[in-house]
Amino acid sequence: MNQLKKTAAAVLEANWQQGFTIPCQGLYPFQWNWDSGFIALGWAYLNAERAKEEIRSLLKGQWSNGFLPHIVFHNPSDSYYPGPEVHAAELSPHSPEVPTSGITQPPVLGFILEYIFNRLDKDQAFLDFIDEVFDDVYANHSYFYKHRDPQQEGLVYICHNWEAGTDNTPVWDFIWNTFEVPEYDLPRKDTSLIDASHRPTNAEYCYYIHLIELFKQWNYDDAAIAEHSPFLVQDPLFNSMLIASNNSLIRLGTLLGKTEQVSQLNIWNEKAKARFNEKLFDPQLGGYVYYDLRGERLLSHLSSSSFTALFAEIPQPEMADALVGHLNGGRFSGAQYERLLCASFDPTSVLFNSQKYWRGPIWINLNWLIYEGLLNYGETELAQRLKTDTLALLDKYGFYEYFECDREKNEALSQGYGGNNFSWSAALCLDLLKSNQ
Ligand code: 9WN
Repeated sequence: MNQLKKTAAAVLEANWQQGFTIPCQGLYPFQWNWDSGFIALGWAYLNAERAKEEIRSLLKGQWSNGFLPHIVFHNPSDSYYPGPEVHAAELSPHSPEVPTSGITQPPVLGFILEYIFNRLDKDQAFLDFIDEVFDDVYANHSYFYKHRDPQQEGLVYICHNWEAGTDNTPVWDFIWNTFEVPEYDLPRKDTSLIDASHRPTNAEYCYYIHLIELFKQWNYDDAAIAEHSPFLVQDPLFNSMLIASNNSLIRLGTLLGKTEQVSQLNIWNEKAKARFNEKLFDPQLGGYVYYDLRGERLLSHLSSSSFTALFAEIPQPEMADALVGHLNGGRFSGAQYERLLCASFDPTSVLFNSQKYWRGPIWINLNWLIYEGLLNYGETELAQRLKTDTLALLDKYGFYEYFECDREKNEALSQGYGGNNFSWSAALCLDLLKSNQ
């Protein structure tokens, strides 16, 4: 076991909390939805039972309508804001016994189950586990297509920036411009734990909290949210994750003889892929962008989310070529490869900020998704470059939450950005390392 692997394992071990893994001590002291998916994949290399427990624990937070919240508050902690009392999910008649949030996150569970199954050489015991949880994961997909696609077009919306996972991407600035919010008293904890200049501003947090306050007024009722929420966006990352999970559930369901679900998943998926290409691809930019359902307009900006369609095998060849061009000597790498892959937002935009959270820095989960996506399209050389960049960052700085993409600036730095000993950075490092061993 090399040193990087050992350190990655130690990070997961330290963040394990009897049944689930926190993303980061202090900063994120609960169980997060998409984090847990990536973390479970990491556990598959160390202890497959923990991978199962991680997923079972997340599903304890599932609502009776299939909704899967972005945080499950299994344990009390006062190091995070907003906690369970702010989210007040009990206002919904569907919420479970354990306290949860009332917003969701990118649905990664479907493809994570398949990745773990493949990484475990198609282990029968893990297939039995997939059989155990398949219907719950399917119910989550069913929830999305039933409640998050008002025009029944195959694309689902998110109603909160935290649902995107890419919390403060500059794309949301264009939504915040469309409405006003009160100045909330914000007992934030994050800005006293890490450098505040690397986190979203208080002005942005007022929008985040205001949306939650609105959803509470509507008791988290999906129909009310679809009708009134000022934030209603079709996000390329979120929809790519759902489609990739559909792909996986179709293959796994076929193995398990789930004929009815498989045929429904195929119906959703064909429609979704066609609409995704038709609606979210901006030919001028040569990439996938965002659609603001409330404002009925495209938000034409490239971000690392734009490339995740490759992971879900959505792009047709010419679209894939355009995406690859941005990473291979184009605006994300720079002509001389002066940028490490992959910035979370278009580095040539005036809105880019190389240190601020989702406005520019590199995130390991997005790199992993893009790496796997490039492999799907036979782009092995570029995939290798991305992997080398990613492992070099982890090796030099450790398992930070996000990283500087500018090669020159990196020379002078001695650490990454955000939280340290961050679980998905460690978990996905283990997966990236597998082919090096
Ligand atoms: C809000 C846990 C989560 C990640 C998100 C990341 C950050 C939370 C926050 O941390 O968001 O969900 O408080 O900033 O943006 O992607 O899941 O690691």
